[in-house]
Amino acid sequence: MRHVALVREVSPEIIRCELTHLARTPIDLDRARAQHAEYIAALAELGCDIEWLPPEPGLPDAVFVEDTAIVLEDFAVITRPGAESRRAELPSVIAALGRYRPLHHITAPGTLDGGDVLRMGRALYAGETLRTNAEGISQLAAIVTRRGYAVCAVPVHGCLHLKSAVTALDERTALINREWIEVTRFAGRRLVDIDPAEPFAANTLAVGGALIHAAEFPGTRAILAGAGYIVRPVPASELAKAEGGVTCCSLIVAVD
Ligand code: CIR
Repeated sequence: MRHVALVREVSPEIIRCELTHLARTPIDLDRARAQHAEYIAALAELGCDIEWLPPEPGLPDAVFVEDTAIVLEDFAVITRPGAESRRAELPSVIAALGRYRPLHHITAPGTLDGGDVLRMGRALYAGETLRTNAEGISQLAAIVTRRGYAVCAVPVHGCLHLKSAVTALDERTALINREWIEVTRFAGRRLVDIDPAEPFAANTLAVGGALIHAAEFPGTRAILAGAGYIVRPVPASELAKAEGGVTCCSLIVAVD
């Protein structure tokens, strides 16, 4: 089994990105690109084949490819992003992903961002956020339940996406910031708490036997290492100003 990581370069328009919970601060494009390159290098080091989506210089948030699709074992769901400005990102993702998976689509009036969907085994947790509405979650459930997945809606408050607040370390364990989500939905899971001084540290990408994690969160990195995980830190401060984390910048496709 190999893994393909679909990625896209940082748009020169990133300074005009969507922002919901953060105030706009200057983003250094060269630095954002250099950090993104380190992220891609980490994906490659951990065994992923890198596949570049076509550049979208006119779409500020197009680097955050995670929001456009949910890739599962036998099929993928193309989302309908909650931010209207992001919907033009879809066609190139549809073209690329369609070569690996049959595609299903979220349609109006549903909205769903990939950053709001967390897979743990056969469970899909779906964040109720400003980007993902009840109709989007119910369309997702209609698509996936007949294909062997269960959907669990999770109230989210205070952050952009569900995966800003919780991500999977493995099929049974989640890294979590309890301040931002309804934690009772994760009853029965093993939970690892972030360092409370690092509220944005719950976003990590498990791939190739390691965790890609933003280098700016040493306290949480120490917690993860103490729990026995291999952590691959990558600098991610520039795209964090655009409310993006490490899961946001790739779509990982398992290929036989
Ligand atoms: C947005 O607001 O849509 C972008 N500025 C950030 C998207 C980050 N994506 C993610 O967390 N999955």
